[in-house]
Parts: sequence; structure tokens; C-alpha cells
Amino acid sequence: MTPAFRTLSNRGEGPPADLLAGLDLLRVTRHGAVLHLRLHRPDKRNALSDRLIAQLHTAFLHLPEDVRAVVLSGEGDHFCAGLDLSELVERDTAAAVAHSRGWHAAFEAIQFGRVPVIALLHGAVVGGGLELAAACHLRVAEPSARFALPEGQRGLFVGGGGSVRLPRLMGTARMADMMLTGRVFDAAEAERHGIVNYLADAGEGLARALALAERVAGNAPMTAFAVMHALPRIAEQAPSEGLFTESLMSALAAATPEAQARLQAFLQGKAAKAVAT
Ligand code: 1HE
Repeated sequence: MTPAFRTLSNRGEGPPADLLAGLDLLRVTRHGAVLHLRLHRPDKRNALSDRLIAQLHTAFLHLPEDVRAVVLSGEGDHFCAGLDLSELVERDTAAAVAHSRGWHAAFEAIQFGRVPVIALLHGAVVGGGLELAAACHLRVAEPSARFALPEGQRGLFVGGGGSVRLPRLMGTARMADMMLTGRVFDAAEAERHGIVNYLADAGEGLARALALAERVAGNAPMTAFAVMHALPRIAEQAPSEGLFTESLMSALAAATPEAQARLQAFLQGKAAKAVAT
């Protein structure tokens, strides 16, 4: 494990018991090894204020040691209305760069944190809200979800990593369309375009996301590490380097006691099959 990995897991000390509970813009619920975090500014449609971004950053840096997956959702009728526009008005250029870099740090703590994160999306998933969803590892959408990048209408550009992450999900041309024309995708379109992984019926999203998270939480930690940290980097490498990195990661994962135990369980007929036969 790299020191960063160890730091993020807070090994040894663990977060102060009340650290997550003290974050007033997030609601925290435990479901076994799964932590459910809800953005909690429903009166402002969960718009991402500086304080909410800071609290998200804090939460993902200090997940309890025994958490193995996170579900991230929004309180009220919407997942997230994006950047809190009321805070933008007074910001000068230097402060705007620092602000964007702050979002990058917070969302990197999600994407390159310790455990996979499943975003549960409904209502508005717009602007920075879509950027936040893109930093998660899986996305589940209810039928009410609407995806948009109103930055174009507001005279802005994405600043929360959207120009890096969203083209990798939906393609550059589709993202340019959303930003230039204000095009809105519904949940089914978003699934077709690779923005979301799963569609859930109305009111069923949380159960679906929790079930997926439980499954994810059952994986070996080294597999989660490899998928979260190695896979996206390998995908950016030239094929020759990617194949080499893959071999190293593959050997590291296979050598863990947990992988050895799982292989033995399969060979002894005690493990689930990969597909129904
Ligand atoms: C907000 C925000 C916000 C709502 N910042 N206060 N994002 C946007 O351009 C989206 C702007 N919001 C909307 O289009 C709509 O609010 C929604 C479609 C999300 C929801 O509509 P609705 O009818 O349910 O709510 P509402 O009546 O519009 O808003 C309720 C309150 O939330 C109201 O405040 P109030 O004090 O008058 O009650 C709104 O002002 C407030 N509110 N959204 C601040 N975004 C790092 S770069 C990222 C760049 C971006 O994200 S740009 C996209 C910004």
C-alpha cells in the first residue's frame, strides 16, 4: 500500500467518532459496511457552496476504517443544482482558480479515495452536480433525473473536473452539445450515452444503490484499489506502458492472501459461479 492509501484509510487512528456527524450539510447513515452520504441543502437544491465542498472533502478523507463502499445522494427533489451561484458573484480571477482547484481536490478524494462510491441521481443533476456524479465510480438514476450543463447559459465553463471526466463517459461531442445548446438528457438517454450505469424505478433508487454497494463492499480491498487507482491510469497510458502496469497490478492482486483464499474456495466448489450455468 502506498502511504497515500494508508493515509486515506486513516489506519491506526480512525476518525474522531463525531467527525462525520459534525458535518451539518451532509447526512450520514450506516448500512453495515456501506456508508450513505446525503447532500443536505434541500432548500438550495443541494447547490455546492464552499462549505459543502469542504465537508465532502473532509468526509471522503475520513471515512471510517470499516466502510467498504459509499452511496452518495441528495436530499429533497434534486441530486444537486451545481455550483452555488450566489457565491460566484464576488470572486476575482485568482480566487476563481483557487476555487476550482478546491473542487478538484475534493472530487479527487472521491475518485481516488479508499472505497468505491455509487451516486444515486434524481431530479436536477446539473453543472457541478453532474461533475460530482462523474467523480463517483458508478451512477444509478431514477426516472426524474435530468442531466444538463447550464454553464454555457451562465457564461461559465466547468470547473470541477467536468472537462476531464465527462468526455470519458459521454464523449467530447456530446458534452460540447450540452454546453453549447443547453441540451438536457433524461435518465434513459443518460444511460444510453454512458453517463449512468443503472436505471431504477421511481422510489427504488436507494434500494438499488445500496444493493450494488453491498456487492461492491464484498470485493477484496486490493481489487477495489486496482479498479479505482490502476484502471483509470492504465486507460490513459500508451498500450505498451498500460500492459506493463497491468501485469504489475495483476501480480500484486493475485499475491494477496484474500485472493489466494478466494481462489481456493472456488477450486473447492465453495464460491459462486461467474454466470448462471
Ligand atoms: C440555487 C441554485 C444554485 C437553486 N446556486 N442557489 N447551476 C445552475 O445553473 C442551476 C440553477 N438552478 C436551477 O436551474 C433550478 O433551481 C433547479 C432546476 C435546480 C431546481 O428548480 P426548482 O424550481 O426546484 O427550485 P428553484 O425555485 O429554482 O430554487 C430554489 C432555491 O434554491 C432558490 O433560492 P431561494 O432563496 O429563492 O429559495 C434558488 O435561488 C436556489 N438555488 N439552484 C444557488 N445553483 C465548478 S464550476 C461548476 C459550474 C456550475 O455548476 S454552473 C451551473 C449552476
